[in-house]
Amino acid sequence: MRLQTGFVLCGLFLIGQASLNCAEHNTPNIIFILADDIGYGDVSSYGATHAKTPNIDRLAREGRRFTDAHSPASTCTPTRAALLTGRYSWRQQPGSSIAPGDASMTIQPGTTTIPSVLKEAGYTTGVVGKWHLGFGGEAGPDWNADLKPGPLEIGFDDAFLMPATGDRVPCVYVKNHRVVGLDLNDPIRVSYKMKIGDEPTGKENPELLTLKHTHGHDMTIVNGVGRIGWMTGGKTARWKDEDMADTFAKAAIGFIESSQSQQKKKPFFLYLATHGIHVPRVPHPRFKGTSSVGTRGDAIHELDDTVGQVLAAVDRLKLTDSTLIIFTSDNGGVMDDGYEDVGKFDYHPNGTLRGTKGTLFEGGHRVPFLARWPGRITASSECDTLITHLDMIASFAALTGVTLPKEAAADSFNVLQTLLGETPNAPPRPHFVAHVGGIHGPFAIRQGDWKFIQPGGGGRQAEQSKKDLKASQAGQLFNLKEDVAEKTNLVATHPEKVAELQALMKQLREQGRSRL
Ligand code: NG6
Ligand code: CA
Repeated sequence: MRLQTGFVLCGLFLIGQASLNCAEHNTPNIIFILADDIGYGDVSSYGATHAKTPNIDRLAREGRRFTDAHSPASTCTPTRAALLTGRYSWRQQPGSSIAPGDASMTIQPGTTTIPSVLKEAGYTTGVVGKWHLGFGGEAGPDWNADLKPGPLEIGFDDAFLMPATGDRVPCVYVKNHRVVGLDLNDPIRVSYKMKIGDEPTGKENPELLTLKHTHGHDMTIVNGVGRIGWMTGGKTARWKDEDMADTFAKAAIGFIESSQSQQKKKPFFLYLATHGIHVPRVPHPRFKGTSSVGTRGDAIHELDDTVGQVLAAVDRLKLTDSTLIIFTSDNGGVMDDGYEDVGKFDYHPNGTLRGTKGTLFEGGHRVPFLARWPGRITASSECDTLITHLDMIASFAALTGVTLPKEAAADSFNVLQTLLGETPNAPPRPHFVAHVGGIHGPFAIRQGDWKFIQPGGGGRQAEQSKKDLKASQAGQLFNLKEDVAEKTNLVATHPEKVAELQALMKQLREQGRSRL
């Protein structure tokens, strides 16, 4: 409502001097939903046939569907660090690889982030769900004391989180600076180096492993499910896996409601990072058997339900027209998660895209991306322009009229026009570098329709035939316009393209930024 009124006013009375006044009205609420490990083959509006995602699809029907949108990496932590900062995670060690559950905070306080930018624009900022970016200074988090620095030190006003992944200890929620339900008489200790405490491990009690991980290493059993790392104490603080999705939905809706009950209503930014459908997949019993593809499908239905709960709350609070909602995933889908029923189904989590999470093929990082803002984004529209999560910070800054400091968000391009369905003069993002983890690569370098996967970056062996593996020793070159499924390696026939893309990679690294 506020938004529409604003535009009418601008249109009628303020032509000529409109920019300043209208800028004030370019402050929709923003809800950024980052699902975990969801690929093209998991979402009906991207071609999934087994699982049904009516709520996510509603965003496609009422908004814009992007078909060349990418997560910055094909794993979780580097994507999240890059999303929030607009800087490639391979530019520095912290946050460049999957973080353990006891990692120290990967984004330094003082860094320009999406929430810090939006705070400057007058927003209330909240984060709910899977954090996976660490807490605390160099010594790491003390779970029994204030978890600082954390999200509140980089621009969020409010946080309700799980520290890392469901399969990593500690299995507790964190509200702002504190573990929820903490009992100092039963302090929490966490170790990733050696066994502590007497909780059983998968090795000692394999029958307890409800999730038969293909993990090469030992798993502790916490609440009956296998986890990486060991924890002791915190008995009253431990989460219940099957309630996690509802707990996060409730926290997300609670944040939206409280932002509306404030006397002086400010726009809000909510970063909702679902745990679904990362492992361990323990959907609430009401989803059991609702899909025809086992636990994975049931978990997708639960994720879709979370989106539905949030959309219903937005409708109920009459915020639909004044809220930009984005739904996307932190990396592509993966099947090697150890479930007994995996393999029973002919299931392709990334649809026709090659590869999975953890690989540099498109299935690792070309992810579903839907944007809805009624009245501003044309319903049921489509877009095949290259965009990435890195671009959110520059785009939100442009939307809300904030000028980014020159050194900030080094790899973020303003894709606002593309997001809104306007036609920019030139493609907003000329190139993109994807990685799996670490600072040394290998990388996949994309420019226009061309993509080069550096030698050794072909992904897991299972994804490739012997012939491919041999070919990938010289790297792999694809023309995505003609071959989005990455079937034909053109390295041998286009050496000049390979040299060009390798030179671009070198340049992007050496100049320390890609947005000039
Ligand atoms: C891997 C885990 C996997 C998952 C992943 C993190 C093994 C073999 N696999 O190390 O289960 O937890 O980390 O996924 O340990 S991510 O989406 O958060 O990056
Ligand atoms: Ca992930």
